Amino acid sequence: MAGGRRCFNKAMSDIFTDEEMAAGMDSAKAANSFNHKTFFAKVGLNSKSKEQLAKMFGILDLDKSGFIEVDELRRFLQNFKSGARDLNDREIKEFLKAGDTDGDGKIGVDEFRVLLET
Ligand SMILES: [Ca+2]
Repeated sequence: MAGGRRCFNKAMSDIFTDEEMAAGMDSAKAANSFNHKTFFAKVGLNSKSKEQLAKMFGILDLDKSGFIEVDELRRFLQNFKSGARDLNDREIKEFLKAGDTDGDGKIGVDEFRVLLET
């Protein structure tokens, strides 16, 4: 792991081009503007391989618990751009509503895969 400070960004930039990440960030700039479908479309997620999507999950799962929890959803945008804003409670709630199909309050790897495909 080279230079801890930017390692999360570095990892996302292994998956997405600068243009893709910029387009995603652009779509979610204003408060309450984050929509996971729009964001995933902007970053070109449908052109990525299963391995890349699994890698993305691993990056979003900051504490490596195997789940993306509320705190990790809050910091979602910061994985794509350091210093990006937090998602707010309303955006997190919508994100969870879409992704957390078993209702345990977090998004597991299988739920994440379904979320990306729908
Ligand atoms: Ca986690």
